[in-house]
Amino acid sequence: MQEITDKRLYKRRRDFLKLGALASTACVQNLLASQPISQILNSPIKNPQNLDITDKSHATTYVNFYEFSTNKPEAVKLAKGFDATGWKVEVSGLCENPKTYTMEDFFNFEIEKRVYRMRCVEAWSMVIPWIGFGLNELINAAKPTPNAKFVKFTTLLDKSKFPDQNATFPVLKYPYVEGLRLDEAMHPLTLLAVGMYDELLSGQNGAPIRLVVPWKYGFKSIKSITKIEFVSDMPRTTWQEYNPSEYGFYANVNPNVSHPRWSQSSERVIGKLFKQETELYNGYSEVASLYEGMDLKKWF
Ligand SMILES: Nc1nc2c(c(=O)[nH]1)N[C@H]1C(S)=C(S)[C@@H](COP(=O)(O)O)O[C@H]1N2
Ligand SMILES: [Mo]
Repeated sequence: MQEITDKRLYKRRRDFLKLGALASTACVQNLLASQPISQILNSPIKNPQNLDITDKSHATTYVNFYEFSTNKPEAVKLAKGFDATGWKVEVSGLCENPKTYTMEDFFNFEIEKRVYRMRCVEAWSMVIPWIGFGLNELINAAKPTPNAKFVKFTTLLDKSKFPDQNATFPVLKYPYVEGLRLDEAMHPLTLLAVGMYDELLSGQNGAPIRLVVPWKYGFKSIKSITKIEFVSDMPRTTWQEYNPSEYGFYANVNPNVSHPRWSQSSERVIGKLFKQETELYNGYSEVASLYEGMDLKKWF
């Protein structure tokens, strides 16, 4: 980790020297912050598992974002022009280094493209190339204290931006809250995404920053995050609140544990004609050790 940081600092210093005395310091700093992210957006997608990537047109239109609407096309329409300028994310709670991050701060992390399968609890799936950085990088910077056992995530609460938050009878209890056990949050697969395909996140996909946990049902991948807190107790999540018998805290993809109203054994692949079998942990078997000895039917 330290080595990576040093290398990056070195590279940035070198870029800085190359730019020389041409520009004012402030201007150069802007360039340094913005240059890497645009390079990453345009970099080719690495797809070592050779997954069948979903068309961008599907991934940006077949969305779930209840703060806008439960209706997918409607949510896309209402998310148009979503303004995330000046966005801040408070990282706080049981940690040594609480800090309020700007998006520019996040762009200094090691950002890369990662292709992940994504499985919604509604029994459909996609394959999405995300652009983001490991949540573990942020957690290491925050230095959680020994009594921090869970990470709690909160979506922005702003009735002027999210129509359903302003409704007389909102569908969900807002702000949307999600949580992970600290070891799940530290797992190298867990991503904080700032973009997908070749663009920064659109409003409907969770601009400007969202979580992606590919071995869990999609609802764990909370969008438009404004707060990340280290806590000692398991946070109560929005979907548990909504219906605790249907939506658990863990929500690991599991073909053997049915949703009370439908089977989870197979999934509709968006953009494809045929269904496919659902895999335990959405095929990410490397996370199995996180749940050793746990009854996955009980801790659904
Ligand atoms: N704040 C917030 N985050 C959310 C949701 C939501 O309604 N509000 N929907 C979840 C669900 S159910 C899924 S499947 C994924 C969908 O992500 P996508 O629309 O970018 O594919 O976002 C999740 N994150
Ligand atoms: Mo979902």
